[in-house]
Amino acid sequence: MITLKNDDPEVWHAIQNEVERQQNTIDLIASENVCSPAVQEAQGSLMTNKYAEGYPSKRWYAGCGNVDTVESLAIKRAKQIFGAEHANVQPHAGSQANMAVCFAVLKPGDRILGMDLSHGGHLTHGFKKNFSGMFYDIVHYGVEKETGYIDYDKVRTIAKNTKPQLIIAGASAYPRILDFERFKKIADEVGAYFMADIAHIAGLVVGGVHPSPIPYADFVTTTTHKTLKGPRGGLILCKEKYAKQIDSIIFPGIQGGPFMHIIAAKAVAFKEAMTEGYKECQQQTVRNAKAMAQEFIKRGYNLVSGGTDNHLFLIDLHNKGMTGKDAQLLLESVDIILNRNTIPFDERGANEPSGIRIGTPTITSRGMKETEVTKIAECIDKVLSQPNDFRIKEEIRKTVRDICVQFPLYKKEAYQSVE
Ligand code: DSN
Repeated sequence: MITLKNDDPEVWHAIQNEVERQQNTIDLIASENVCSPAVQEAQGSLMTNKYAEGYPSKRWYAGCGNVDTVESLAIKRAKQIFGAEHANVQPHAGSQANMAVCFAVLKPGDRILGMDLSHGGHLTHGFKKNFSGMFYDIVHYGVEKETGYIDYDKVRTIAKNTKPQLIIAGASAYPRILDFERFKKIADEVGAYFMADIAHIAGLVVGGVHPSPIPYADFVTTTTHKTLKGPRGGLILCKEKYAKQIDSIIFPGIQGGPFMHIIAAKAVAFKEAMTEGYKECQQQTVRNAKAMAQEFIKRGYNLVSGGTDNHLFLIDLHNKGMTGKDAQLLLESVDIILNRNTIPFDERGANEPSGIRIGTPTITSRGMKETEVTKIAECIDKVLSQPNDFRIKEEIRKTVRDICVQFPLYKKEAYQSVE
């Protein structure tokens, strides 16, 4: 980044500091990951200069031959890795992907049945201050207080009583397998469309460690940067019969020019997702989450639903006498990065919730395995159990630093400071 360093040292410094921060901290944010240098090169390319409203071979501007090539590759590869009939790779983010599906099949005021945000759902599944909650009539399902699992019989009863036009399966903090076949049956019974938002688990689906919604869902939406390990962006997969509807709602419906540099990077990421190494990484992500969850249980922590089937789990901190915010700040002070999270039926608000969410995608991408995740759980336990012990904090900071040195974010010279 020599040009950037010369031309804009303030931004260059901030980026260098971020390289240092990512390298020297343990990232347990379940929605983050590490994308490859190749993905970053495509993302940082001059394809950002190109306007390409429309779709491959059907653009409004001249000079689109090269961007047509990358978008066609991205579409072909997305269909291949997910086994989907149609892919639209243009959504700028997961929210736009979800908005597109809603706008394609619903009228304002129609009813959506989605998972409650406070039980692990997502803002775009009906939060009142989100477009979904503003434009549509929202009903929610959640998890059971005793088990932390979704009760599909209850989802069915809610669906039969409320007759939604769209049912959404998907979550940002649900540690268990989602039964897409069951959701589809419920949707069919009440005549609703079925959308699966697999933003969190897309990489696990491609890696074969979570069942795929593709055979069941009318629409599958995802981000491309979480477990999928691509650039920050969105993606819609659907049956061929909805292809025109989806394409025309993305453009010209809700977006203008696509981000061709991001689409190039999506193509690269989808190619990487075809490798054995990628599949192994997804399998290890789940093994790591399970091993880490077990270590916390052994140390007396309460996990929502008692564990995990995927890449994340939620710790209920009630018996630790601290809030999720306290834990987040305390752990950040020893270079362990995670987020506070509400737990189902939380009596506290989202700002000072009772839980923390822990995810293993980033540490697994760095090469960490069961030995390291068990060590990290021990570190977290020590800090949370003795929050005021300065020596413990020093010891954990050192352990974190050692682990980070042993498992670099990137092995390539390209990411080292040029200073
Ligand atoms: N904000 C993301 C997460 O952290 O789960 C969801 O989009």
